Amino acid sequence: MRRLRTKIAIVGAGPSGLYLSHELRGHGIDSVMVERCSREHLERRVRAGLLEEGTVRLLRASGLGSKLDKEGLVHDGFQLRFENNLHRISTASLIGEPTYIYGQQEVVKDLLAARPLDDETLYFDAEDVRLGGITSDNPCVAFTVGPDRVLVEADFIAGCDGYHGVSRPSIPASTLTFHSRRYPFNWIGMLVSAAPFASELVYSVHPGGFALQSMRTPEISRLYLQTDARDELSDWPETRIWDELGRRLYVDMSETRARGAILEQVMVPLRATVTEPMRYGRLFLVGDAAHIFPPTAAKGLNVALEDSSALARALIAWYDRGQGDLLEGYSAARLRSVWRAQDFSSWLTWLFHPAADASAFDYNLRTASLARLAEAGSTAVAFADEYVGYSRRR
Ligand code: RFL
Ligand code: PHB
Repeated sequence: MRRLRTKIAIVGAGPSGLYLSHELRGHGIDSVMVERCSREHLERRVRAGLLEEGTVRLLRASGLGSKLDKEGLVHDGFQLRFENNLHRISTASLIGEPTYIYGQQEVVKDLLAARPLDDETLYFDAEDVRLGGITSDNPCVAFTVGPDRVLVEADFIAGCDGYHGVSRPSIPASTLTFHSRRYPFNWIGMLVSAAPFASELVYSVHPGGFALQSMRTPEISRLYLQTDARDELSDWPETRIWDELGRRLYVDMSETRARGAILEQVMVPLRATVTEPMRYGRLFLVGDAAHIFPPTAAKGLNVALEDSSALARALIAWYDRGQGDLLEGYSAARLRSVWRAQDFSSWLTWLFHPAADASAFDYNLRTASLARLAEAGSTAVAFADEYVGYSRRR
């Protein structure tokens, strides 16, 4: 067994783990990271794409803004389509803030590129990762890489290992409240090698279901389609997907040329989870390990990076000034933001997704709510504030 000693053991090298480690390194606090997947897999994994103003500010302040500012797309607003009318919602005019399109895997690549070349503190392809001593002063993480079993002893553990990780299940269930909601919808998500048909995001609420046109670059589109929660990808042959996207987005997708090649396709169940509290002993839960959002309002990555930033600040206060109040308050403070983002995500999910058995009454209520949003009055201002992310003001 190889033994290592560090200040913070970080489980999971997704955006939240990598960002935490980056911030700590910038303040001279050492950490060791352990990741189940390979570096290549992390750099290729297509997930989030919409960054809030607050997230972009965090990344810039951490020296990670240069590629983002060159390649990221700045969107002053988006299109909202319902009742076959297109409405533009300009967050820039409503609240003076844009949103940004920049793929999660680009954020991950930037964070990996910012690490030292001779980095020996990040272990990829780790197996059998286990946490120990969480309620003691000497917590540890053990794992296997190649032929070696490694034991990392630390002052604290950051559980940044996502929804399927080991950190949350390492906490006795009796000490946690695990809230979970499954929405009765899935999304099919597709990455397509074709220019987006509109330069801004198009959210379309069609009687047949919701569809979203997003993008990753000016040449790569990201398309989403609401399906029933019981559907599987095998229920959706390619022609059915294109027909339905065309119908719901009101664009002609009949030309194969207009469609582009599908680079990636996933079925995403819409669900929400929140784990309370986000701390147990010397283990702190961060990002998707603590909470999942339905993707509708694009909150997951943004809230995950806010968690990392808050934990980094708390650990810096602890090591630099011996102050423990931010660590003590981490869970309660983050849960306030998490529930606020859940509230907005839940509201938007119900607003955008007509149920298959919706009555005419439901349909008209939905249309009235959407119309209020499109009016650029106080409802639209409040909406834009939550969509762009209220955390940027702190
Ligand atoms: P991640 O990215 O899941 O990273 C966790 C890492 O931990 C590793 N791991 C382990 N490592 C060691 N030992 C173990 N036992 C481990 N188990 C797991 C994993 O391999 C992984 O590398 O969590 P993190 O860092 O908290 O980041 C969260 C975000 O990834 C997530 O919230 C977003 O992708 C959600 N999301 C979106 N968020 C946005 O803010 N804007 C968006 O536009 C947006 N769109 C989306 C999304 C998520 C989607 N899917 C696929 C659920 C669109 C989609 C389709
Ligand atoms: C995305 O590009 O993945 C995306 C954008 C906006 C959303 C959800 C997902 O609301």
